[in-house]
Amino acid sequence: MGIKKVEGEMLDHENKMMEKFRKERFNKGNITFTMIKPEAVAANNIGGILKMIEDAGFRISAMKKVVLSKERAASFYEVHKERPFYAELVDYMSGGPIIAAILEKNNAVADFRKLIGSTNPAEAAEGTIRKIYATSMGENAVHGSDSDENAIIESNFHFASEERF
Ligand code: RTP
Ligand code: MG
Repeated sequence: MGIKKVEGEMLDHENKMMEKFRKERFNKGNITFTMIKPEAVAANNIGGILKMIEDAGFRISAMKKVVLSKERAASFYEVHKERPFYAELVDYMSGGPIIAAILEKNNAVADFRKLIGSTNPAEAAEGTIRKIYATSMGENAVHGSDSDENAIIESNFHFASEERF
């Protein structure tokens, strides 16, 4: 058997193992996608927010610090393109580095929305991330996916499969 063939078989085996690992880990309902927004990154609140996320039982499966181009921010928030705050939102989200992350936990989407609190920090419950770190309705420290389907779409928008473990 030639070395190329053995290498090919090893690679196939490795790919199959990784595929199985991902399927088990990223079942529907197990993941959500988050961003720590520019103002919270600029205010040195990355560590505090990640600590709240980990303490609440979420496992960080992927994470990076990145500046979104205007085009990518516009595309990410395209569902809001008819809303009056869209242009402001796109400018804000592309205006400085963010932390993007995929979080894993049972019931991830709903549990994470509970942990972050209401969109408007004035209405956010005590002890939620937005109550503690958000400064306004627009600059509200974190993003959280609103459905399992969007969690998958948003995770794939930001991360290649080899960046997720
Ligand atoms: P997110 O998507 O960021 O997790 O926030 P959300 O679901 O709680 O709120 P959503 O309605 O999806 O709005 C997306 C983001 O747009 C900004 N926003 N500004 N000025 C305003 O009235 C207003 N409303 C929404 C916020 O940054 C919000 O998180
Ligand atoms: Mg939303």
